[in-house]
Amino acid sequence: MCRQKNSPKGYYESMTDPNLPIRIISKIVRGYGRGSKDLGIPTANVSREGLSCSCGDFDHLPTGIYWGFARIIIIDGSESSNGRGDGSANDDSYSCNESELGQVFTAAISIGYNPTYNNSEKTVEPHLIAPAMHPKRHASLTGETQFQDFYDKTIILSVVGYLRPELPFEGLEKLTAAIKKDIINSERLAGDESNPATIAEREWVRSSLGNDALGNKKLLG
Ligand code: RBF
Ligand code: MG
Repeated sequence: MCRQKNSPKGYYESMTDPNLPIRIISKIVRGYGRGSKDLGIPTANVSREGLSCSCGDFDHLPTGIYWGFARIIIIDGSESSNGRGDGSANDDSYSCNESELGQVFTAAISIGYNPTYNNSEKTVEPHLIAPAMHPKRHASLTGETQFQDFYDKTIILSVVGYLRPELPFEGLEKLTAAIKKDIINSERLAGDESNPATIAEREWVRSSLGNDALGNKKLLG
């Protein structure tokens, strides 16, 4: 079975981890540049440096594929602004209007070593899912939101539920197919309004201020 070979560090941590949800505040940084180019599934790369986490620190983040909620703050404390202060739309690859910038997205989240690529460093990468009817919604059901414009911005992320372990796939097609399934499962699970964690975590992501000075107390509160 392909899981056995190439087993990355921390592979088994996630399978028994009962410590969800995990709340994270950090910045978006440049990744390996594969998400958009190779896979057609862009991810926000969450900075290890300066990361605040309800689980303690970066090393305590359990590996695996998860679903949750995410929001990007363009300017701390005033995310309704477009960053230019003139109310005009951003005309780069993902043109956001003001309400989208502070919007809570459902996210399919990868935490770990991307065993298909054998990364030596653990990464945290949410794919923010554009909702149905969104202009960036991919026709194939893979929601899609671009991140090129969001480097250095603050990301508020709650890792709510576990989907599966990260796996070494033989070929990009299989990896992409698995991620598409994760995205569908994430949307299904995030849409379950009878789950108290869904309500609480979406609200935390919506309302969190994301100041750099935030400590774990605020992450938990
Ligand atoms: N990479 C893997 O090597 N194995 C996986 O099982 C895997 N699952 C993923 C699931 C989701 C929802 C996402 C967003 C990413 C996943 N990745 C996985 C990471 C993927 O390889 C990475 O995003 C790209 O290589 C860009 O860095
Ligand atoms: Mg990425």
